[in-house]
Amino acid sequence: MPKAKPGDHAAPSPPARSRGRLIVVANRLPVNRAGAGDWSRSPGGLVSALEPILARRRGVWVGWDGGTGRAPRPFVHQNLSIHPVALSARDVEQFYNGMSNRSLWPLYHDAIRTPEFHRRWWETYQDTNQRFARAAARVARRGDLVWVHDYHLQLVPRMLRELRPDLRIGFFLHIPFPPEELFAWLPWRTAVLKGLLGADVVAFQTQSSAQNFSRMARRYAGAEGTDARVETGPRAVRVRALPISIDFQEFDTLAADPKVVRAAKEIRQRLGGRRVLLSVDRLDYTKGIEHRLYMFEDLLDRGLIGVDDAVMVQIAVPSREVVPDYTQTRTQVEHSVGRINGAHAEPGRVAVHYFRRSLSRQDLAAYYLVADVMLVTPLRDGMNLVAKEYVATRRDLSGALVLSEFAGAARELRRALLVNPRDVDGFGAAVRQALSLPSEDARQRMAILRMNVRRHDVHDWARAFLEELEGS
Ligand code: ADQ
Repeated sequence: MPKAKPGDHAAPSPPARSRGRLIVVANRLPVNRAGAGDWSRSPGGLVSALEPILARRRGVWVGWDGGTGRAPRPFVHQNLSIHPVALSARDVEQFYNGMSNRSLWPLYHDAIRTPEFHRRWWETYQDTNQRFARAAARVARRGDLVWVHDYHLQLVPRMLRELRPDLRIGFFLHIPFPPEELFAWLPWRTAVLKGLLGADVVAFQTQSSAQNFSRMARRYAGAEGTDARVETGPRAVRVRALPISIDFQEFDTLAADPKVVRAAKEIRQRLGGRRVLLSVDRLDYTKGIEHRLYMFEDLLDRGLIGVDDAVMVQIAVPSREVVPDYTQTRTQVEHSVGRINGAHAEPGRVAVHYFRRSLSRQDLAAYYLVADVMLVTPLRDGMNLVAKEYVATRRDLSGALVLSEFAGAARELRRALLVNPRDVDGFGAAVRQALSLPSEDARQRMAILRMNVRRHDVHDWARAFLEELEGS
């Protein structure tokens, strides 16, 4: 691996459409420790999204291994070259739990919980971003493309450009980029914008996020230009809306797997043959789990739905459990489930099944097959892959998707039943509509939804991003 020192690579950018390697820089590595010296692929939005692309292109991944000791030496896992970055316990506390998940995450999600700002978190955020930038600068060869991901690493594009001006650098934000009313709260807003402006391409899930960014860059970072192209000094930065997607084929195929079909049949029997309302989320306050339970409770209380006809299944993966807002959300969710079942369950007829665990892809697909109605109702979400995964498994065109207007996915999946999750009446009415949708209407909707996801899958997303980057 050639060692790069700052200034070594000041040659002009390689020609467009070069086929260098793809270097992904993300907070987490796509692998978890599975025992002494052993690694396994980890679940989660970003990993599911990038796995197929990296399999097709020579891939390098720079990221944190999740521990707080010394970083393991670089290694190869299933053809992917892995370069771990070390974080100390203090970094985890201040960069990851603090600045990333208690400042930026709530701020960028409509301040659903109040963001906290602390100078020491910001200092550690800068140091840690610098470490990721240095790691990427060391790994990258001339002609490689560097693709930096997400809110944890917003300073990396500029830092990396300073170390390696020869590289093409792209950045993708997986979560929403907020409007001025919120973004302006950030004490370090100019530094964050300048960090992002170090990239050649900055892309977002939606047009409105892209527009918010361009406007903020002009307002607070001295950039000029339009919504799609901002200039800072001699450099131009492309600003794009490139909504992420899923591997449609993977879920479509899983749904036809006899083992998955058998598992689905068994789950349905165990649920007593009732209509199934399903939700699958990380246990996060942005996902609107409490609002959803409240809506369901309201339908039960008013006798508009009964436990003999319908059951709600909430599958929630534990997430960020050391952050107080998450512990509180978990407590509230568990309290609600207990209250609803306490009031409405009958012998052998639970109103809400709540599973706090991660499922295998097969089990997840089996649950999607069982769901007559899929409830994807975040209060704010960059995209939401679960909505797309559900659609991809509905080969027989049955089932209905109830989708929040506040998920990026709502911009594409327009034939879903769109709801405002804070409007209990409207939300409840949409759920009742979903349960009684005439089958021809349901089939037509699902056919269009499937076409949306099939035509615009994760390969298409990555291709579009890389084309922008190679052509920049
Ligand atoms: P997330 O907030 O993690 O991602 P999401 O898009 O829903 O949200 O992705 C979650 C992924 O985890 C899905 O692939 C889902 O199948 C999987 N998953 C969820 N619950 C599971 C469970 N119990 N067991 C196993 N797997 C489970 C962030 C942004 C999103 C954006 C993605 C990708 O917040 O808005 O869509 O990145 O850009």
